[in-house]
Amino acid sequence: MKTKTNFFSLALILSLLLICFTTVSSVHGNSSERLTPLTPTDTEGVLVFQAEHTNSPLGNWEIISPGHPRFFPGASNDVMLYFTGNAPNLGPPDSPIKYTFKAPESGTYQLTIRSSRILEGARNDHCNDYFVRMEGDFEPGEFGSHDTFSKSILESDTKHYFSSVPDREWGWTVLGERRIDGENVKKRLFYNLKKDEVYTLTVSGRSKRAIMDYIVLFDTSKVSMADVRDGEVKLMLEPRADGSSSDD
Ligand SMILES: [Ca+2]
Repeated sequence: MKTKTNFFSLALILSLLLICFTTVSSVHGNSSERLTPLTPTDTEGVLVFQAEHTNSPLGNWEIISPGHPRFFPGASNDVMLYFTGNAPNLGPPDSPIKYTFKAPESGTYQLTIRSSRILEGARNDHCNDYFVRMEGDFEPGEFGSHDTFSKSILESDTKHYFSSVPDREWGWTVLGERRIDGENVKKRLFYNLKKDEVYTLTVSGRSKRAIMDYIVLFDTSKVSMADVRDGEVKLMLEPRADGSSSDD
């Protein structure tokens, strides 16, 4: 009887150990599998994620690609994410989608999102923003004469908007905006990231009919906002089956 009890105790301990090991390895062992795939570029110091490459439920985001009634050309891979929640002018953070990445080098990185919109009669300053937040071991960065928000603001949903591009044309987000002490404060979004640390960027919908093509984090010591905006950074996309390619 005693032997039988010992056998069951041993089996119980072994089972508990197995559960612990499985849990630990799933948290620490497979982190690379959870990283968002990067779109390669011809330029060092640039991280690019296609907006649709998220493992999060899309919620009120819709994929627009050829065949969709609202499709228009110009997105890389011909794929864009279109926000269908809230109103054209504003709304609360909705349908958060996540991008997880490892910083390739330590440095000050700036966030920008290649964006468009479908106005459908909305005002020119509508349909042009998201909310963003960053998680991980980072500090607020600065570059040249520009500083950024505090860490607690960068870690919480902050409006990030693009200028008034014409309907179905393409532009880039530059500034974040938060209300601080009764004033609307606008700053670029800089993050001091550490080599090989894993970070998660969350983008949530804010204004209806805003559109994301791809998301860029660039090392400000190697690349400028003008390089990104003026097309100096080229994406290296797979040629499509019809022989064409989309590199803009
Ligand atoms: Ca795209």
